[in-house]
Amino acid sequence: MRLEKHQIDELNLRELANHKRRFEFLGEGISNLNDVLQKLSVFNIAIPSWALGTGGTRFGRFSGGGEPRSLEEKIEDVGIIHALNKSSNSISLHIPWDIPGNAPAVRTLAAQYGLHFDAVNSNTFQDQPGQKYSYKFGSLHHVDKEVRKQAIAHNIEVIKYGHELGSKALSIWLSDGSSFPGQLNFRKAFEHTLESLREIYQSLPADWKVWIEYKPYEPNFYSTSIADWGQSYLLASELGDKAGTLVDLGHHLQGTNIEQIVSLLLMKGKLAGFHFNDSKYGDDDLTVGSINPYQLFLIFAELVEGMDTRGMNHARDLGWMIDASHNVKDPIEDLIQSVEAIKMAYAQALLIDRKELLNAQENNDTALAQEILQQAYRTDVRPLLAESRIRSGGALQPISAYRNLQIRKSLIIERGIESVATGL
Ligand code: RM4
Ligand code: MN
Ligand code: MN
Repeated sequence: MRLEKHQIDELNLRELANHKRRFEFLGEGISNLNDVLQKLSVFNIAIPSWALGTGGTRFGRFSGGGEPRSLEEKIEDVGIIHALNKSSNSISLHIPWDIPGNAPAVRTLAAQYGLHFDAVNSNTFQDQPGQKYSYKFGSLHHVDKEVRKQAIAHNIEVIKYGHELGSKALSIWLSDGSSFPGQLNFRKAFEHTLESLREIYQSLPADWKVWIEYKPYEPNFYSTSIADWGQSYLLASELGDKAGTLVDLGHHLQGTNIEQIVSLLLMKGKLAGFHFNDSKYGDDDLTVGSINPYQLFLIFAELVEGMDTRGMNHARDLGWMIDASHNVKDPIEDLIQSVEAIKMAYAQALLIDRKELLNAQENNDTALAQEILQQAYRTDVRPLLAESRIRSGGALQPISAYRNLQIRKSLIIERGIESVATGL
């Protein structure tokens, strides 16, 4: 199904007067208003193809109905999200969950919805039917060269798919690790991982990047072969300029200061991008901003400062992507909420009075520094996001538009109540 612009415009009209009032009131107090609106209008966050169906846990999975049954239907869903929020103009594929059978046709279909392809993700954490060697004991770090070769070949194949689709980055997350002390020689595991990554790196097209994700535990519970940002950074540094570290917000032990990690990676030019989600305990993959929106804001505060210092383009120079899973919510609504939360944090970070903050820092005025940050954080920036959306042709209120237009109902009629999407 495809949303027509007039459907959205009609809904917007009902709320327009209210919105204008709120926007004008807020706008009066913002000195860099036009700059903020411009930056918001070009800031997009990629949608992962694996998050368009209902996720689950190892205890069960409860489908919500109307899930996309194919890559084409996933593209359709991202098209719906983008039509509503005008902030999700790309899709990130996980191979082999979503193999583009006919790449040119898939690319054309996506373009019809105003979408392109973001990073492609490889998967050597599951065995696929007919696969020669098992990844039970890892992939790129494996003790057996044959297994490593198979995993390398898979990554090279993923690059090939991505190349056909116009992607520009390969994103690698390994579940490689060990579950018990003594199981693994850490040094050899690291060396094998690096050696395997080198081969993959050599297959990257000239204008491609490779993003190396880290995660402290799960599915292995004693060690992970790329466990934290230091290990990812070490690999990325050994590999070269095309390699960087990918930060998945759920991949940190509790209490980790993620904003500090982000700041230092940016300083070294090694921050590749993000997998956004939120978490209470571990890799919970919850809706972005649902648990700790302040942390998200603090991350964006560092991002904006660091990117401006390096003269980077906010919208283009890092990978912005959601990596979430939805157990009890409609995935489309959840993704809309996530994108909204990211853009709110971004907008708030753009409101920070940088000069004043720098002054406060230089004078060790701790209380004032906190006031300046929280002044921005406590600003209700939703009217800014809404304004930027309507200027781009999106919905003033994407979730209520989605509900008003009864989109899930149409998708269930089209795809059935028991359709199941590939993915998590
Ligand atoms: C992992 C990691 C990866 C994602 C898989 C599905 O925990 O976050 O990025 O591809 O989950
Ligand atoms: Mn991730
Ligand atoms: Mn994860």
